[in-house]
Amino acid sequence: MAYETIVVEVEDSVALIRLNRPEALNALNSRLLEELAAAVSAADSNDKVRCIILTGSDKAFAAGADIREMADKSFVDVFTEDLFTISTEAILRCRKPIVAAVSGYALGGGCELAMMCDFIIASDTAKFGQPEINLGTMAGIGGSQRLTRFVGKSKSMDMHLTGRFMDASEAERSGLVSRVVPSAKLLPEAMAAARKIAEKSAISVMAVKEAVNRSYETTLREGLLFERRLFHALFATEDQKEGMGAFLEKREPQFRDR
Ligand code: CO8
Repeated sequence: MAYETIVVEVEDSVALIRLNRPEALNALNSRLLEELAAAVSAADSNDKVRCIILTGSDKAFAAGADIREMADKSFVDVFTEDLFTISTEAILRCRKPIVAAVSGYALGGGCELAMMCDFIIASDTAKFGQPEINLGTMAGIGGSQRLTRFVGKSKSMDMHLTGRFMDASEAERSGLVSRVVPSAKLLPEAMAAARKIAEKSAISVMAVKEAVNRSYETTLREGLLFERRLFHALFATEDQKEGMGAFLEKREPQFRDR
């Protein structure tokens, strides 16, 4: 499929999806979100892809939902079209890991999109924020829920109520991002992480993703049971025998996703 607002490359089992609307700092319009949903679904069902990276430009991961496109919409418009729901659900449905590689602005819907990914690697120029309050609105695709779970109530309230930006080092201290690297190293670092994930058994990778995500949806007791059952279930795979066997034989495992 030919895309207009994103660029997709597949290399070494990794699909790199780059948001590409430089004229609007990668603001998320409906076209971009449809293309992103299609690209993520295609990568999820492509046997050659084992991990996905979502990135933007040096200046902006994404500066939010497209304000120009939204400005004249009415309540009835956004309610009936259920703005952004279908496109964002494709990302949440994806069973392969998605790493967000964030440089520059990740604001509003851009910050929310990064948080929908499985983890965030940030460049030292990254700026995160939920500035929708400045537009007389508020987060609409997960910011009030996900940011609060990641950085706690006080910082989340501060960000949403004042609209201030959080720089990369504060984001790392607060647990919003997993690592911060110099801007020039962002993609190499994300690629190295994705390639490492791609070497693992795809079954364990999917199980880990399900288990960690379940921790945000359920009680500790239910989450622990869910994890234990997945752990038990992995003993039915050839990859568990291969992984443990390889350790004991002091060699690298050859996983076959079985
Ligand atoms: N939408 C549309 N266009 C944008 C956006 C945006 N979010 N952000 C930047 N642009 C455009 C600018 O209009 C400008 O275009 P032009 O050159 O044609 O005027 C171009 O990108 C460059 O931007 P600036 O000149 O403003 O660049 P600066 O470096 O001076 O400033 C900023 C960069 C600080 C990022 C600034 O552009 C800014 O504040 N942008 C808006 C950030 C924002 O408010 N984001 C939140 C948007 S609302 C949202 O995301 C809601 C999500 C949930 C929706 C759920 C619905 C159900």
